[in-house]
Amino acid sequence: MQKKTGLIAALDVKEKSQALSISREIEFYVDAIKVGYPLVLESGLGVIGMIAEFAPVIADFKVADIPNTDRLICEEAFEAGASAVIVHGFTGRDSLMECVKTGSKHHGDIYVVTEMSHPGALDFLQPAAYELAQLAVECGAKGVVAPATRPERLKEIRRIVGDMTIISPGVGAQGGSAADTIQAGADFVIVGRSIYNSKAPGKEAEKIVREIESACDDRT
Ligand code: OMP
Repeated sequence: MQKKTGLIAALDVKEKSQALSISREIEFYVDAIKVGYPLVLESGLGVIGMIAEFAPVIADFKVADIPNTDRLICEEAFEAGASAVIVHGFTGRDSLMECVKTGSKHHGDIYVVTEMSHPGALDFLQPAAYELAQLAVECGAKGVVAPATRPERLKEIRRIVGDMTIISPGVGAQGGSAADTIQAGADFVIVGRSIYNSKAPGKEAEKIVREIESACDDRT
């Protein structure tokens, strides 16, 4: 994924027509569009290829199974036209390695979830987050998913992963700010509801891109 705006839109709408019309409105402001279960379960896997006409698609399937099943899921996503797949790392090294291998076979990227952005992440994931980040580095993943809702944790994850790509959800509806997230070390912010629930998704995306740009200027 090439960095132009630093914005990834999460398209958690269910209807294909709505997904496509929002994609059309935001295509100039996003570096990728993240698609997950809500849209794919309702509209079918083919929607990935349709959205890929507007921007590279990240398939957020949070893959978390044994290596063979992980491979089958990642293959489906890449063959449908996804450029990247989000997977969990807590299933362990062999599962994650299989995802990374499948990614490289399809010239696609794998992003590994570290600490999630919601409050429940503190129950089980937070204590393992830094080890998950380290595992992502060791397995050769493209990058990690780290929380915009906890910039201090994000800074620490950046320290662990070095120059690996960090994509960061939790901006807007979950309370995180795009500027703080970029300043803490994220490469891309992921924004869902603030964009797709807006009356003017294009304008909202543009506004977030401006915030990212000024945070990038402050960082340099
Ligand atoms: P909004 O909260 O509506 O901006 O959406 C955030 C998007 O990022 C949703 O698609 C979530 O599923 C996703 N997400 C998180 O919110 N938190 C995480 O820790 C990880 C993800 C993700 O993997 O994308």
